Amino acid sequence: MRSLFPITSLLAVCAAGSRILLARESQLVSRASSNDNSSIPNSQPLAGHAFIGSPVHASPLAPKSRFVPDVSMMHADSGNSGVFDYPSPLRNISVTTKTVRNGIFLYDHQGRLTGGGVGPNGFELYALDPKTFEILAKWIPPSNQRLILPYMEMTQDDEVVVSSKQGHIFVVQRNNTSNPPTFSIIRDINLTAYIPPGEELLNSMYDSLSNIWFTTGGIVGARDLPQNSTTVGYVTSSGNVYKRHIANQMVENGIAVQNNTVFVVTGPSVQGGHCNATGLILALQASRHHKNGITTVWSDVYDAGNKRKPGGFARGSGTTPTLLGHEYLAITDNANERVSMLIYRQARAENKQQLICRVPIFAKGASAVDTGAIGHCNRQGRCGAVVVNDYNAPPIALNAPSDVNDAALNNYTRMGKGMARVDVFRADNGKEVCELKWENDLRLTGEGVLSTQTGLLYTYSQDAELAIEGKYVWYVKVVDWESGKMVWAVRTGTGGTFNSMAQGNVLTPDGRLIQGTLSGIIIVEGAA
Ligand SMILES: *[C@@H]1O[C@H](CO)[C@@H](O)[C@H](O)[C@H]1NC(C)=O
Ligand SMILES: *[C@@H]1O[C@H](CO)[C@@H](O)[C@H](O)[C@H]1NC(C)=O
Ligand SMILES: *[C@@H]1O[C@H](CO)[C@@H](O)[C@H](O)[C@H]1NC(C)=O
Ligand SMILES: *[C@@H]1O[C@H](CO)[C@@H](O)[C@H](O)[C@H]1NC(C)=O
Ligand SMILES: *[C@@H]1O[C@H](CO)[C@@H](O)[C@H](O)[C@H]1NC(C)=O
Ligand SMILES: *[C@@H]1O[C@H](CO)[C@@H](O)[C@H](O)[C@H]1NC(C)=O
Ligand SMILES: *[C@@H]1O[C@H](CO)[C@@H](O)[C@H](O)[C@H]1NC(C)=O
Ligand SMILES: *[C@@H]1O[C@H](CO)[C@@H](O)[C@H](O)[C@H]1NC(C)=O
Ligand SMILES: CC(=O)N[C@H]1CO[C@H](CO)[C@@H](O)[C@@H]1O
Repeated sequence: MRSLFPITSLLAVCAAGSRILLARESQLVSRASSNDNSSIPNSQPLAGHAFIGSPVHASPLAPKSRFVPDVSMMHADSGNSGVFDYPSPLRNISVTTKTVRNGIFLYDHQGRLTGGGVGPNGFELYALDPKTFEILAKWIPPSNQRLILPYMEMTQDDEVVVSSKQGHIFVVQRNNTSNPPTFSIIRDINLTAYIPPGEELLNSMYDSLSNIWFTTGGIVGARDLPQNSTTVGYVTSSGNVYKRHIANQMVENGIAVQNNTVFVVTGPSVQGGHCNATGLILALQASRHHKNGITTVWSDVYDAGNKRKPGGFARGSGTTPTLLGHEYLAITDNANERVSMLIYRQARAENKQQLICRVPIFAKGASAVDTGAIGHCNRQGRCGAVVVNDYNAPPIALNAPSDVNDAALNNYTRMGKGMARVDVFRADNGKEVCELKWENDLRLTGEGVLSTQTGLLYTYSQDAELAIEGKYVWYVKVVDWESGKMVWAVRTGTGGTFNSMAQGNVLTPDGRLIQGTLSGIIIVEGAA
């Protein structure tokens, strides 16, 4: 495969593949120069069917699990569930587009929208009109600070917590009493003294005790520094910092928080020659009784295989941990032949294994996962975790590509297939068991989002037959949560301008779907 950008020294012995670029999770699409009302142009002649399948009725699910602290994040909440209790488009579907600058959409419970995107001088925060996505106010960080927008969080008090690669955590208050709203910085936490050379800050999230947890790390497949070690710790509300150093591992994903427990997954560091190696999953709590202020509630190792998968972003697990209700947690491993869904107990397991099950998914030799699972539990406590296969995915453009319709970027037909749901539940004998609930053969560019009001998963895809001919026709594809079957698909546009570049999507409180693309956002609306 032709790589579009210099790979240089980032790929060490263990690393495979040449998929470079902007973090898969970054959602920082928008390369448009300003937020205006123009729509995304088709960069190829229109082709394909406008609509496939037929509209369906809603099959409502149990409401989503609530996690503490109750925050809005890219993966929906602090459990990274990817689930919304909002309605979602069912029938009478219409598609509109906008060339907005914003790439992150965090709605609070009042329906206020805060986001982040690319300004003239780098990443910045926005207060946005929740309907039109117009920028109402912005916050620009100090000039030498590059914000890590994908993992920012917004509390229900409208505090935005966002870290920078240069080692600061900014807590920015959105003032919603003024019109237009305003932003003011309430904390600038300088962690540089605590971060060793060769590491960069990645995550920052509140726990329920008002500590802000942080980890260093990066997305090696997105040109972040490969780290030989990781620092995990927290800052108390009075500014004390506690931390722990983990050798030969690096954080390559987001983290999850439930109450006072923080879940972190690490992968083997790329440098240092750890080719056939294990990664770690850790459950940590703040504790004043330990020397470094951190208690390991439990930890376990997983099979990280011996290299990064072709097209992959992470050396180890590509999944941000997903909390399945208040009992279970899902990640995937990076085993060589075939990756597995791993389901753990959230609470420390006494006299039992922490790991409940390991369920292989997707085809042998063509199996990889690079985004966290969607997690949802029904009223009987049966929980499902859904992931998509992105083995051998094309690279993602870091900058505007010179040829937007380049086959190397747009032809997804060689990517591995499949979306899989693994369930964990208590059998009649009271024992916890897992099963592969379903696995379909759809080729999807993201795991999507789930609406509990309709029971539908919204994902993104292209027409395979036309892609072979070099015509890139893109669809929002809708999958039934219970059966794994596609119910309908609506065409969004043609050509590379409609390539999602592996970005995710969100549901808005009023039931619209927003999907990021190379050139802006797609808005799918329908009657409920
Ligand atoms: C965009 O359209 C909205 C209404 O849909 C309007 O209120 C707004 O002024 C327009 N913005 C620009 C920049 O034209
Ligand atoms: C379907 O959508 C169109 C516009 O997109 C609207 O005029 C019409 O009222 C809608 N019909 C229903 C049944 O919602
Ligand atoms: C919010 O804005 C209003 C109106 O400008 C102002 O009166 C108020 O003091 C601000 N609140 C905070 C917490 O900054
Ligand atoms: C952050 O802390 C480091 C180390 O203590 C110091 O050198 C640096 O000047 C600080 N940066 C800012 C912006 O205060
Ligand atoms: C990481 O380890 C490798 C191999 O030991 C070494 O060459 C490299 O300099 C280290 N990188 C950092 C940033 O310390
Ligand atoms: C949350 O953590 C506190 C300790 O900080 C504990 O007392 C409480 O029981 C926990 N709640 C839940 C639901 O786990
Ligand atoms: C990796 O380690 C496993 C378990 O120790 C072993 O079975 C396997 O052969 C090793 N693979 C390679 C490529 O060294
Ligand atoms: C797209 O990729 C397939 C292999 O998956 C290949 O057969 C086809 O020729 C490619 N099409 C273009 C236009 O590159
Ligand atoms: C500054 C301000 O007014 N913040 C408020 C914004 O709205 C949230 C939720 O209603 C309040 O908790 C904040 O105090």
